[in-house]
Amino acid sequence: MNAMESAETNLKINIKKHKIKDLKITLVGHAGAGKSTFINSVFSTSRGRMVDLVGVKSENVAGLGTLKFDGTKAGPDDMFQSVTFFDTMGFSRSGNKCSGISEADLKRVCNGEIKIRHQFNLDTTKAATPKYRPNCVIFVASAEVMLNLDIMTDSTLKDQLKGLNACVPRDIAKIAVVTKCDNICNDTAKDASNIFKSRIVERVVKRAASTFGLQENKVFPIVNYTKEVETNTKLNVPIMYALRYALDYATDRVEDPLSDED
Ligand SMILES: Nc1nc2c(ncn2[C@@H]2O[C@H](COP(=O)(O)OP(=O)(O)O)[C@@H](O)[C@H]2O)c(=O)[nH]1
Ligand SMILES: [Mg+2]
Repeated sequence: MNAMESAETNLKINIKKHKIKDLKITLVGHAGAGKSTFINSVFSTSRGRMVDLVGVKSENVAGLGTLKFDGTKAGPDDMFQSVTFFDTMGFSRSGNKCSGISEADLKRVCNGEIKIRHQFNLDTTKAATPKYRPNCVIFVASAEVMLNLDIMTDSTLKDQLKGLNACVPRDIAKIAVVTKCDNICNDTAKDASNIFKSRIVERVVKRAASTFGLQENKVFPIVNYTKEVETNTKLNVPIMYALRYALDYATDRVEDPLSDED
């Protein structure tokens, strides 16, 4: 067994430990970050075959992506059994008008004050119970956006990304996933195991950590399943690292809800 294969085996063991508690994981980030694709990637990795559970926006077709708040729950085929992933609308803008998720809805999502099938930016009623309050929020950004953050003429996106941390209550775990690392590093595009050796990926991880206000070990670079027809160890391992730590940190917060209190 090579190093990637043994990492995959160990990750699987750790992920499979999360069977008992119901965990909720909510994804937030800019439009086109790969949030919906990441949910499909996680379930593909888990089931060992391509799955298409969440609608993904085509890069070339105009559209807003996710319009309603909804969750995808793990089933008997999954290596994690009681986890639900919640997808959200991304933030975006056209001209100087913000067209993606509003700040109010973003806060609602992170606080769990949201009803299932809530229509983003249209429904204004809060949920009566915190049934969909996440145990972990994943900040999702694409590697290209992270790489170009400092040369962007428009600072709104940067401000929105920097603002995410403050949207999440202190007792909820946070990690970040940087997608599309194949688009910034040719070696990673050719062989996804190079993701852990790439200098440019390392730079992007550092930038994501400072943008999101997270420790570097809470930022996970990945390549989503978009071109493959079968799952493979090299794409699985980075995805499983992100998943494993999301589940671990989410569980820690469930077990010790006061850990972050002063
Ligand atoms: N090359 C590449 N494309 C990706 C990756 N992740 C997502 N995409 C593409 O990016 C586009 C937007 O993805 P989507 O999941 O709809 O983004 P969302 O708006 O955050 O939900 C889709 O065309 C995906 O196929 C990745 O890791 N690598
Ligand atoms: Mg989406």
